[in-house]
Amino acid sequence: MFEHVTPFAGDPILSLNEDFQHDPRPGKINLSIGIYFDDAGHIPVLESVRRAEQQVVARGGAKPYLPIEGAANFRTAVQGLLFGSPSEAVAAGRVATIQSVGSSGGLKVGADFLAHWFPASEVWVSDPTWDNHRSMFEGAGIAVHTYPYYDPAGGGVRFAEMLDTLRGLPPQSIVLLHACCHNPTGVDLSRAQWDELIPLLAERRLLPYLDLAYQGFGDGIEADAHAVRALAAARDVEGRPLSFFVANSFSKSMSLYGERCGALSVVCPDAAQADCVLGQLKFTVRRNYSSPPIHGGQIVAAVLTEPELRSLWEAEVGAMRERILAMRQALHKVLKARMPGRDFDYFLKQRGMFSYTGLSAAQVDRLREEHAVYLVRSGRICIAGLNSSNVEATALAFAAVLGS
Ligand code: KET
Repeated sequence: MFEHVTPFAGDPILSLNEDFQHDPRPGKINLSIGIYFDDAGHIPVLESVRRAEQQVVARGGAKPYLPIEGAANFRTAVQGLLFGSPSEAVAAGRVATIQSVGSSGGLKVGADFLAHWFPASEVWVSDPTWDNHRSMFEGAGIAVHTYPYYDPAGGGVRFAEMLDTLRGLPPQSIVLLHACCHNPTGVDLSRAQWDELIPLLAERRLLPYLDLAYQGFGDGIEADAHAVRALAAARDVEGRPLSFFVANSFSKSMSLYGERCGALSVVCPDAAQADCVLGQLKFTVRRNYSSPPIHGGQIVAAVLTEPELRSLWEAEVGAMRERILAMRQALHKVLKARMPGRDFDYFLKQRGMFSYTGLSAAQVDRLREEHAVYLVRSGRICIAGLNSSNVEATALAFAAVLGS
């Protein structure tokens, strides 16, 4: 029956993470997957999340199906987090938000919606981007192209070329943008660049699709929502609000990876359109997994809405962000001392969990084989996998591979 089924080549990120788990070498270092580890090398349980979960468990109660679109308290809390409060877009009822199974679930529901309602539209993703973006849109039957983004020579954004490409796209083309903490490069657009990009998106009638998976890991919870809020405030050439998508995740910001907590919000010109869009998102969900799970979403809702838990969480996110910055500095310091002729300042300039090292696939293989240091073959490292016990060993391994 299944003779024609070919083997799965494995996912470049998740398979590597599994290989790491099976590696028997002591002192192995995992910088592959985008997971925040604490200074002891553990995935933390945030205190805000632990308390929220206790409350959820103490409340007990039955486990009915949630509505297709998810829990109302979760959806409202997410809108506040993304759009700020007060928000004109939210108050006008023109934001359709569903609770999703991780932000991956939201991204895919949005892609399925677009494939159906915008059958002529194709998507442009940054070069490079998170590998799964391409897979998810292709899986939805949408052709995927790239726009210039990362500049390996200067370590910045090829912004003029990016704008040139976007300027040439047909109206209603989908443009996937990382709202902050670009994966895999760690190189973000500046506010001035967003301010230049957004009018172009409006003028060319493009459909922005934001991926916000690392809110709070860049410059702060509010600051990292800048792109969402700037797009929500923008108007098209006729003075009407822009339409755009935003998929957001709580995997990293609440350390809730396996609970699969995320949301998809579609910002519409008015409430009537938002009602129809919400209805069609529900139809898409119903045909896929029917409705989202309860538990994780209720933890998120409690953390976001209860003032004490909220401020505790904000402090915890701040501490995670600071630790990542400290690891960037520590790595930079050792590498600079070992190889003074080489420029490692990119570690300090890049934001969020990831850095693009420029290491070749062959160098990455050597790091894994000779030094038990795991990173994705693109040369991306997860800075949040570094800690005070392994950062020096990592830097020395890098220097060994770079120097020979
Ligand atoms: N968007 C981006 C940009 C992203 O990096 C991830 C996860 C996700 C969405 C998915 O998050 P979710 O848990 O579905 O809400 N990235 C890391 C893990 C993975 O590949 O799944 C990573 O890049 O390592």
